[in-house]
Amino acid sequence: MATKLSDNHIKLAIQKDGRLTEDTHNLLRTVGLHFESYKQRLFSICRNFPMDILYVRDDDIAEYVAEGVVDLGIVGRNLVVESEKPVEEIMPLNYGHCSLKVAVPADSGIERIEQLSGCKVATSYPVTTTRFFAERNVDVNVITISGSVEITPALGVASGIVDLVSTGSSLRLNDLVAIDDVLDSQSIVIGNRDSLANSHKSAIIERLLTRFRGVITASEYKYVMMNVPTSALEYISTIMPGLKSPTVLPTADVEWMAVHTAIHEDMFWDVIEELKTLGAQGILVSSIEKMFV
Ligand code: PRT
Ligand code: ZN
Repeated sequence: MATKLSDNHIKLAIQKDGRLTEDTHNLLRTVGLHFESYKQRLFSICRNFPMDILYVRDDDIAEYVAEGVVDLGIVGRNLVVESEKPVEEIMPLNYGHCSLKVAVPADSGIERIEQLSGCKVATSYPVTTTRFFAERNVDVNVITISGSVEITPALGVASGIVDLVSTGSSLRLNDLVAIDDVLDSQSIVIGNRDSLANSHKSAIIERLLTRFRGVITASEYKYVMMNVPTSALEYISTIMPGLKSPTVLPTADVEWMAVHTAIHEDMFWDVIEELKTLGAQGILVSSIEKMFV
């Protein structure tokens, strides 16, 4: 009998083959979902969770979610904004980071977007670009290009571009410099509004989101174990901005205590340096796969 999608399952659309695919698969596997995935597949059925996964072009995900073809999608925020589809932005996933930027030839002398007034600007994001310039009262002629936008200034097609940038090497390679930010983006979960209002579906969606939150929160923390001089313990406890009080355990030597805690990445190095000066020794750091707080 042919495998088919189940009516009792929620449906999630993800990018079939592109920049977000590997990280999305990793996330789904890290939250414990078991499913087969082969390049030629159109969909997979999770063996241990009531969800089916559809593999599609990223450009179609917002539309499929808005139309209720699927209940959830994982896609770059840039495409959700550009599509203007009525979907719920549910959760950022902390990968696929990039920004949509205005860039111009490095030797153009253009430093501000106002200097592009009356000029052609090439982009694959015409809706977002048009809105960006209109909101700033800069009158440009937006030219829609489906790919290789960064070569259009050299071809004489446009004076500037609006394109996605992550490392910036593509801009440098084409002698372009960014002069303004249009939009920050990362991979996000989007949801169909009717599905979110449906009690059966929303319960399954919430179970999945709880798992995602556990992985995303964990990615922001490091687990730290160390020995600290007993005399310094009280002060050390106050500088460790863990989630709760650190776990303190006695060691074979009464002069030393073992301390375990989770430290947020934003303050990680500052705290480690201060701990060293306060006499902490044998500091072991490990990443955390999942964390529920
Ligand atoms: O086939 P399908 O339609 O599904 O995929 P696609 O080819 O349209 O999209 P894909 O896989 O290239 O990108 C998917 C999503 O990844 C985008 O919608 C963004 O949300 C996100 N993303 C993150 C990026 C980048 N980083 C990125 N750097 N998308 C594109 N780029 C481009 C950039 O424009 C430049 O041309 O990659 C090139 C290299 O960038 P630099 O700055 O690192 O040099
Ligand atoms: Zn695409």
